[in-house]
Amino acid sequence: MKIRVISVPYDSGHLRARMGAGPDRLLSAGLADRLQSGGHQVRVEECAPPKAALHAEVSTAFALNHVISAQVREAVATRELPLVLAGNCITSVGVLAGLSSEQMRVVWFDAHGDFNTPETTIGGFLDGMALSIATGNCWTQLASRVSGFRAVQEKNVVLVGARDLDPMEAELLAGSAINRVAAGETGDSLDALLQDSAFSGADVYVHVDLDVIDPSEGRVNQFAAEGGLSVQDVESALRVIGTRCRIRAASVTAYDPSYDVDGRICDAALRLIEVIAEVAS
Ligand SMILES: [Mn+2]
Repeated sequence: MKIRVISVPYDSGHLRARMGAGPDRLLSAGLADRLQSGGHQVRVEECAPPKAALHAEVSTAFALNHVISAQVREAVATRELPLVLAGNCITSVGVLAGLSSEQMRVVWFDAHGDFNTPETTIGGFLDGMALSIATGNCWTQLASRVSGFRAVQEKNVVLVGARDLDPMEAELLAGSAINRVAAGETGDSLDALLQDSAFSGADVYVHVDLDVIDPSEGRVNQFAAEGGLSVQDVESALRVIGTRCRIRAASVTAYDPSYDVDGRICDAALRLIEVIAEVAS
């Protein structure tokens, strides 16, 4: 298949630092060649915030989403699968804007809920609000200005492997319509959920925050948390998604190479991206 790898080497106001160094690491490890050997046609594009926007973390993140949205829209128009490598999860807002569908389903792998709002966050990390923004629960004015953005309905989201939640974030999540699949239940629960008419055959955006992986299989970033999925679990879950749904775009995020001292996460990420390309075909 034709794949547009959209690299977004950005993390919280900084380019190519911390998790913003992840996309370059994956590309220099031979990601494009690996996909090409799998029979795919690959084109690589990079998104950076407009220079004029590099002054405030919140506005910069949304300006960057605007750029990502345009790249994703172009990829869809030329029948390429948008495959985003990003430092931050908030880039999902730009991907969803590029897909621009109120009916989009989302399967979101993450150690965290990313469901904080400015009122519930303890860490003050904008990225911890990514899924909340995507579902229209906060930063609504800024999100609505990202060209093409339509909030995803909570009931159309499956959150997989989340285990490290702020207390008020946990309450919000429990009161939401978001479907949850715990680490260790991905085999049967995810398949059963995706067989439901709400998901079966539907268009889906797959978001893989690599810190969903258990630290025993490699350390993804400073936010890594115990009790995660094995790489094999993630691979199997991706295959289930590919069987039940139509993958319209995917992101692989939050990889900070400086924590991956033995390179296991780099290998895992490359493998998972290969699987995404295979099952999306
Ligand atoms: Mn995340």
